[in-house]
Amino acid sequence: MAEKELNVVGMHCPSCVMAVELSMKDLNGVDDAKASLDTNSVTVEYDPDKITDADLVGAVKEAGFDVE
Ligand code: 9UX
Repeated sequence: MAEKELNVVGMHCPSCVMAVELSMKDLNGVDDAKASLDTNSVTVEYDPDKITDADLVGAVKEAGFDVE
């Protein structure tokens, strides 16, 4: 299992945090996701054999946020 922190642009309230976390958790290969308004980031635990970094970034963008 690998862990990665993505910087997320556009989270402004707890619902945003939930939306980002759920967008990650819905993915096959993601074990856990924790987003934070304090750090504007989401930390993802995932299986690199099942999912790529690009997939993670794509899911955040699909949820309506940007990743830098
Ligand atoms: Mo909160 Mo986020 O009212 O896009 S859901 S700002």
